[in-house]
Amino acid sequence: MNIPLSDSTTATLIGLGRSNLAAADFLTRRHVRFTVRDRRPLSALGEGAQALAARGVVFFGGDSYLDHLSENLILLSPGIRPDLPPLAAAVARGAVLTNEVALFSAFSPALLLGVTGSDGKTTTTTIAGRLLSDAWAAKGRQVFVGGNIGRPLIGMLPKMREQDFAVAELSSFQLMSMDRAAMPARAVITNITENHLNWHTDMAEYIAAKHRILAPHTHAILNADDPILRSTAASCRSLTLFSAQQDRRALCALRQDCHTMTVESGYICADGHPIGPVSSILLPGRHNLENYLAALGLVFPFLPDPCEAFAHVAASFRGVPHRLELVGECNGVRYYNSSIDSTPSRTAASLDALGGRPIVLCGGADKGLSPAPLRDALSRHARAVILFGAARSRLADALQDCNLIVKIRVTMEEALHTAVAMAKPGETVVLSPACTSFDAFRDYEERGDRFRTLVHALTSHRDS
Ligand code: UMA
Repeated sequence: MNIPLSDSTTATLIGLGRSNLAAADFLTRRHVRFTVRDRRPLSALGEGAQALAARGVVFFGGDSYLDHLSENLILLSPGIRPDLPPLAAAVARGAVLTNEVALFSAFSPALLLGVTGSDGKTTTTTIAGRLLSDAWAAKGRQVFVGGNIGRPLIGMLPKMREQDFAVAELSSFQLMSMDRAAMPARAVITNITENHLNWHTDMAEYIAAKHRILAPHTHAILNADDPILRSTAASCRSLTLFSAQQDRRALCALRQDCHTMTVESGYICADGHPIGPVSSILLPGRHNLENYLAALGLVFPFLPDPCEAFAHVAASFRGVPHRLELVGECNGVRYYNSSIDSTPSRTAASLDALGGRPIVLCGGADKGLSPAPLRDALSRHARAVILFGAARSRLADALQDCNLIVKIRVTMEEALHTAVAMAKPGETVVLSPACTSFDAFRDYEERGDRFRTLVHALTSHRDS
């Protein structure tokens, strides 16, 4: 898609969050006129919005914010569906509907590498960025990591040069508003499990949104252990398959001409050649091994010495905040913050990785997902679960007759205090909510930060 940016362009930014605030800076630098629309009133938006208003940018807020869409370029926030009737009507009139990531892709001189999937996106993106930085930082090629991870890449454009790399985490929401030309040169899909079914019309739309990342020019890196992605493999023009369970022969039987990233005799292997031992990876669990395989598949052609880069990253990377992050130890009890776990399948993967039988804090706002994987995971892996937040009663119903202690509290704070009272030395307490945070927090980061602060308070209370 040709994104029009000229003197005659009139743009509108729909939803003024992190993505579109960064897009506003970009448009300002390019002297493109734009308006801003948000369902919240200007007074409810932050400093960035006030600064735009003070500069004279026209703002449409409240219920009628999508009325009179006459602009010819629409930049949509990730959380807003592109098929809302006023947007569809504007497109029918000839407006270009896209988003900040596609705009970045159109104007970026750097090589774009993308990561999507239901679980493991942020860790995979971070590992890929670290592998590239390990190989290139000292040699002057910069690596920029952003996207859904929370840092809009368009804000980094002024520093980017042709020899640099941009590694983008891309959500299904973002992919829905991006055209094929904007898709990365290489892209990983980590896995596809039920997610965001309160936003997507159904699972088929969610799966299709994830697959949008695979444009005809994109080299695909797919998880061969995922049943949906196994069937995608046949239609990819150029492909790397990765697997934590199957060997190279099994993957080549799926697609003879694919590259492979597998585990053979305890070693990660690229096309059968050893890169390094799985045992050197600090992060726990098979899902983190999959994240390494995915990240290596993504950046492999750009690593002059893959063994060295892997050795450095595997031995130093302790994980991303809010993903099984060890936040404190008090009276012999370890406390982990895994606030990113906003779905039952994510909680299941974290409990699998953590091992033992921890006390688990679950709850928040319901996403409309089946609680069955949560019930299974908690039955297998937890000694007790403390439920909190808006979804507590629904979760309690789902956990009836499970062989574990279930307690119900209103807030996360109360749930933590109950866990502290129950935990014995040597045990683990983990916040792995299986729900979104939106009933009580701005996002999962605020929820995890709050949990970390509460745990630190426990620790300092004991120390004083
Ligand atoms: N808004 C409307 N109309 C609507 C919905 C929202 O006007 O129908 C307005 C809101 O009032 C708000 C604005 O849109 O003022 C945008 O807020 P936002 O939080 O949706 O968007 P950003 O701040 O730009 O954040 C987005 C991603 N948010 C979502 O996809 C919901 C961030 O991912 C991402 O990090 C950021 O862009 C930078 O690229 C967050 C996320 O939860 C972390 N992602 C989901 C996930 O990972 O599961 C997909």
